[in-house]
Amino acid sequence: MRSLIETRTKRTERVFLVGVELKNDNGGSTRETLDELSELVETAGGIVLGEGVQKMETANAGTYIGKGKAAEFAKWCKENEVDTMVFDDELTPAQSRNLEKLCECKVLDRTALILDIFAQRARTREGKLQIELAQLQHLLPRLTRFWTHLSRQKGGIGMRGGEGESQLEADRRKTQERIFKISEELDLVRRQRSTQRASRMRQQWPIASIVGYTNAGKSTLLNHLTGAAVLAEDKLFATLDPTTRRLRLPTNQNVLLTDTVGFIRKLPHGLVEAFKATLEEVVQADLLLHVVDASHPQAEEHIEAVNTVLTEIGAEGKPMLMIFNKADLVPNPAVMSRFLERFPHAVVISAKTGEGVPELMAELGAALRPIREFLELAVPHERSDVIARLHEVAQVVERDYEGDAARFKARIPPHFHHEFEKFVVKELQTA
Ligand SMILES: Nc1nc2c(ncn2[C@@H]2O[C@H](COP(=O)(O)OP(=O)(O)OP(=O)(O)O)[C@@H](O)[C@H]2O)c(=O)[nH]1
Ligand SMILES: [Mg+2]
Repeated sequence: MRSLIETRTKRTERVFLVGVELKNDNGGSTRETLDELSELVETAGGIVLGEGVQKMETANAGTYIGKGKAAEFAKWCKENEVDTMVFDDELTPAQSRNLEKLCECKVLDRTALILDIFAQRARTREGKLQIELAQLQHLLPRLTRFWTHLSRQKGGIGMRGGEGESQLEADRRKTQERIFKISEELDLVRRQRSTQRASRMRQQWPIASIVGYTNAGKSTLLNHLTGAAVLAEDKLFATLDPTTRRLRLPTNQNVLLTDTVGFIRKLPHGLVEAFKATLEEVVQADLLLHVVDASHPQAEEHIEAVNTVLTEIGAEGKPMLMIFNKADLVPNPAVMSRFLERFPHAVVISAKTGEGVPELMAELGAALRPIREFLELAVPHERSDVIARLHEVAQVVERDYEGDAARFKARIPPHFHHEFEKFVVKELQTA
């Protein structure tokens, strides 16, 4: 099936960034998010020629920035042959349309930009479908004659490549149909995936999910620990699709490590929705390894952003091991001490040099030990409810229905332990 969206062209797109400094903003945050926006543009293959910031009480409902400011920026853009203005926030469909009319160039918001990068990066069928769905949903309300016309002329970052006549209604209908088709196809892919996951869950190893802000060093860490060959790059969102590898700890414990997509501030909600299935790896993990780039000046904000996304996907409150990475880039010991004060159980490592990795392994072993108690249970045959529940929440390693009670050896997450307390015969050795 031909995709409605063509996201990439070869030419380097010339970009102007626009930010708003709201009155109740705490000072420097606009500067920081604009720097990050600029990195995002470069990752998407554009070059940033200039930027403009407007200080305002509240964003303008019609045009986000003031009309006068927009005209001023538009003039600059015309003189400097800018193709695209990128706004550091999510614009409403009306704002996008009005701004495009005013500025006479392509207008993208942060969401469309992030979606575009994800579209470039997606490798698996599921990843590609998820992105296309999120893109179409973002695009549909913003579909204007002007946009369609422009996209056919210019293509480039975040743009669709419409086919045939640019008839707005036809485009809308086609987009709707495509959204429907993708949703159906995704359903199918997901059903296959959950079967795969179920078979892995039956194995008796706990799962630790590596999470963190984009570019924190998650893939580098997975590669270092397990000899995996996940692409690690100094780019935002180098990884999209989850990779899982087994790690054997020095204590002979086995753990499945999963590396997945990085998080970012203002991660588009549609994207989080679209990626919920992929992020199920995170939701189902027994332990989260939260990797932080300790050398980044906004490390604190990154931690917050990651926690926000974790809450959004329903993974808050999971046991979490904080890992402060890139220690080799942090010459000032006071920086690390500050982190360790706030997170006393954190480990400091360099995934690049291997510094701190033995301590990380030890912490990992300690953190995993209580996660799944390995128990032997005897359940009366008539308690089929308990037996069903056990299979639902625990990893049942052995079962024997022969005797006067059904016997199981199972790993049970601690928060379910109390449900089975009466049936525990003995605790088994965890390997
Ligand atoms: N100096 C130094 N660089 C590191 C370290 N760990 C990772 N890096 C570099 O940081 C960059 C990002 O690393 P990745 O492993 O791709 O980061 P990630 O968290 O997987 O990023 P995304 O997949 O984009 O979310 C790469 O250029 C790595 O070489 C470290 O401990 N020290
Ligand atoms: Mg990665």
